[in-house]
Amino acid sequence: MSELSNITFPEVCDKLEAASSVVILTHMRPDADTLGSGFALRELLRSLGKRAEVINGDDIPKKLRFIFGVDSLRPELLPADFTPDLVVSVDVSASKLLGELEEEWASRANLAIDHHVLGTPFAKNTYVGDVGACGEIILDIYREFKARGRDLLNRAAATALYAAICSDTGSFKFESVTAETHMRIAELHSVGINHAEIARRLYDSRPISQIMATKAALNALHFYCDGKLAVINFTQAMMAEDNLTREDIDDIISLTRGIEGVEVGMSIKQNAEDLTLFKVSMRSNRVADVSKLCAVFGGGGHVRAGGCTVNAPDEKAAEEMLVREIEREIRALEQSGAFEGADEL
Ligand SMILES: [Mn+2]
Repeated sequence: MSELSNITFPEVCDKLEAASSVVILTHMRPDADTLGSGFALRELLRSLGKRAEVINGDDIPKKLRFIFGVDSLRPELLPADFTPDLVVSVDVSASKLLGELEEEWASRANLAIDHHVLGTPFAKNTYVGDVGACGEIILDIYREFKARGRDLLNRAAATALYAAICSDTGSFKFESVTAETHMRIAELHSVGINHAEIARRLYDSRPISQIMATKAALNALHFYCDGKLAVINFTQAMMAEDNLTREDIDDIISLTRGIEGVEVGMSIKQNAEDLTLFKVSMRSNRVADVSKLCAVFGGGGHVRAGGCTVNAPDEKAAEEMLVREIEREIRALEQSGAFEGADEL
């Protein structure tokens, strides 16, 4: 295996400038950040006269189809004569997150552009920016090319980047948002984006099946740790009852965190093929580091948002195992006085 190393931001831009034909890898179960970053980077490279294509192993979720205007970016759609001299991933923190792309493309990745501090490097060169969304790094690449004399930001790319940044910052609610985030957003506005319509596409037209999923999730919601931990345990039986798809339950974790008094929100989702496999998402509000909690189970993420996958005989056992760990952490935080003053402005 060859050496993997970190590179600097100017080196990232140099590599992009030197390439002539680029494949951009995006993560499985794509979100607005990976797709928006991928689209905007593709546009930048094409504006520089290069060939560039984005691929993804899964279908594109309906509400995100506006970013590319297509429902699939599967690798078999790549032009037959396309041979990249640079393979770059965006928003992919570990090779397994490439999903169906992993086998063929992970080992070919020359460059990973990411913002997940606790990732597992897989590309030859990795750049991890300390920002809330990968889309912010892509905008910084536009800025760098502007400084090099090429002003390339167009409305379509800015629209994609707005979707990326808006979504990965929780609509600018997360602690990762800085003055710089808003400066970048101001720059996106300068090419005339329709931010209200982007937000509507992202948030205000939920399919009925998603509402049914929310209903089922709220029925399953329960609390631990005197209300500091909220859990939704979503089984395949619940999925079957309302004919729900995985896409319908993608965002149920957000139901847990926005409850008064809750510090950690967790969703547990049973795998469709292997009923002893559970996909776990965690969110925290002010104090708990959920990336640390997820790391206990082989996962990772950010301080306020993390995930992992656990094995257990059934959903009850999975929940018990996870809750035990989180409870221990919450009690330790309580004892250390970490909650005192945490809600001050
Ligand atoms: Mn991201």
